[in-house]
Amino acid sequence: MVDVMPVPSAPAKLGRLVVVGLGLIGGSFAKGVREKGLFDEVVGVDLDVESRRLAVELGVVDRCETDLAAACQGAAVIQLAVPILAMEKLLAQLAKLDLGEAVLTDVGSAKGNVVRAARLAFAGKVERFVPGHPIAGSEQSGVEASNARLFRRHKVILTPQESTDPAALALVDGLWRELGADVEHMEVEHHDQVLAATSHLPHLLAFTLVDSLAKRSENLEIFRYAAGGFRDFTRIAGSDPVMWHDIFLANREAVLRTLDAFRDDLDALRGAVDAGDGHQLLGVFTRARFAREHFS
Ligand code: TYR
Repeated sequence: MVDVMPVPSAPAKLGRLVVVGLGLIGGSFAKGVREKGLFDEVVGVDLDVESRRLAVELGVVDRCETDLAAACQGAAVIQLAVPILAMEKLLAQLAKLDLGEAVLTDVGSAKGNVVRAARLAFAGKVERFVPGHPIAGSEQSGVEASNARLFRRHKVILTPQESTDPAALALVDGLWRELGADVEHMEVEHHDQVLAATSHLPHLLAFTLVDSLAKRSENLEIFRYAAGGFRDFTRIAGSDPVMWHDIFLANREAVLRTLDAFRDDLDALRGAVDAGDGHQLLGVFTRARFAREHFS
């Protein structure tokens, strides 16, 4: 008998990944996972015919399906990457299908409303739903901006529930790590409050500032001088309006809490400018600079 060296077998692929919503995030996830060869096939679903065409043309997915049920039948993982308010309807549609052993996950920027919608749609049976949020993106949107490396060295926050199946959680966690993300787990409420402060409020400020100055500026003259701080605000204000409209409606309470606190501080700063209180201004600016030095 000759000893035969065992042939190392390629790791088993995971079956089919379905990505619903071929925007920047859904597209980048699909592309990244596809390039890693983790699934037998990556299938895209999107209402927009042009996004479906581009997704195939750009190699973001293997193919697209127009029928959600056909795409999800027998899928291993279903990634939901539609704007947050469209999630409710989508979850209700999915709950009517036989999803078998499929693991469901999402990328919504706020988690409370998605988790509530999932519980409602699936009558509380959400063991195989793993809510998630990649803290990545840009002011660009659409499948044409998809980038397989978008999540590298970016945080992805998963907000599992007590009932979440540990195997489903481990699977989703592993997929993001494969894309180079730094995965953390967090309570839903904590996630929504932290993100209201670090992402939602800054976007609100950018949108308001740019709109407020633009509508008062003759012939949009201000944009000709947007070389300084204003340029950074205009980049953020260039983000997808529908996506952000959804985020603010979905995360209302947390946004209002952080906005009210900020408004108090802004009023105080206004008071200092009005009173010519340079001491207070210096105090705020110095603390802010110090805080940033610790961060960067
Ligand atoms: N805020 C990021 C940027 O300025 C992109 C981003 C958007 C990240 C929404 C997370 C998120 O939920 O480019």
